[in-house]
Amino acid sequence: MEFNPATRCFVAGHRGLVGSALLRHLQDQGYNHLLVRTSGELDLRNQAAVEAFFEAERPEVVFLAAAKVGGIAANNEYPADFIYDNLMIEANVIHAAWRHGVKKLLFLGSSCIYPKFADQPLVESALLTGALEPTNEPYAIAKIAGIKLCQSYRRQYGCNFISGMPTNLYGPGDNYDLQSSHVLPALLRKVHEAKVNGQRQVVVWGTGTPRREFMHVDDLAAACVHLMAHYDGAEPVNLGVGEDVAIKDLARLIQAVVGWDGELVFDASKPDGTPRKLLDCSVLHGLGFKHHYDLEAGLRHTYEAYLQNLGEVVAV
Ligand code: GFB
Repeated sequence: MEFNPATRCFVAGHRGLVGSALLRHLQDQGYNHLLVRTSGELDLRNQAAVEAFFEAERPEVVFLAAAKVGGIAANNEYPADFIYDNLMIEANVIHAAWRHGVKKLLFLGSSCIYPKFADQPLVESALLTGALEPTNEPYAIAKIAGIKLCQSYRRQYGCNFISGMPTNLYGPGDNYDLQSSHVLPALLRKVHEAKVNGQRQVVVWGTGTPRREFMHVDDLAAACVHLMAHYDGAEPVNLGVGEDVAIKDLARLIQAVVGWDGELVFDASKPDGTPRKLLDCSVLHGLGFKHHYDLEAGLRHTYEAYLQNLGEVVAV
């Protein structure tokens, strides 16, 4: 489905890492009828509020980027929040999208929906073929339910609701809180602060041996708009870059980008989580999409945005 710049397009979660990148990308592409609401204005966990919003605003296209997200520690500590919030958000938005005749909806999941020990790289058909990673199973179950919601509304009502499964993401607008964030922003902040404060050590959680794939959020946003324009299938589509890096090597790359040559100390009391979750992106590439940023270029871009943001805070 080609949608034109005048299409009424709801970007749910527009202030998050993914939603803010989607908003930037859609605005750059000239989309001028973008609908957004902060979580204070519209709590997507509240079914009546979501119904009222769809009734009043009648979006034609929905990017469902709103979610309760976090790194391995946050998922481990707040399982009820992660499963409840994500189930309520997706059920309310997908149901209202059907009731109000939304032409197309893109639901965003995560690469953690795949079994902990599935063959790598992960293909979409690996879904539900084995046990999940315990540290984020509640979140993964919620995201799998989101995929099943889209497939069920497609089967029963003919809705053109599609699903994208992003790999680990990073970029401008990320969460840098050291308890709730993901590894890349956490290490970027730790290494930056070590440099600024003259510290000689930075603690890296776990053994440093797990491998992770990282996609810059501006590439993810472009991939989402590409899917919305070119994909109408029922199966989820992996959204990644097709290569991964060991956490210890990510830390060393961040040291090089930031310019800090201290010692990395590995805290094995922290969980490693999934040993690896590299996505097979053949379907995405077959649709004609290719990412732009390699990891080093993406890290430099992200660190610049981080420093500018710090500068803004200092300026205030
Ligand atoms: O990014 P992360 O928190 O989440 O952790 P996951 C990735 C790896 O980095 C783990 C290690 O092995 C962590 O132990 N790590 C090292 C660190 N130092 C740090 C640090 O300072 N902070 C953090 N956070 N990690 C998430 C899922 O899993 O992936 C979410 O829990 C979501 O639900 C997300 O799916 C994409 O990649 O392990």
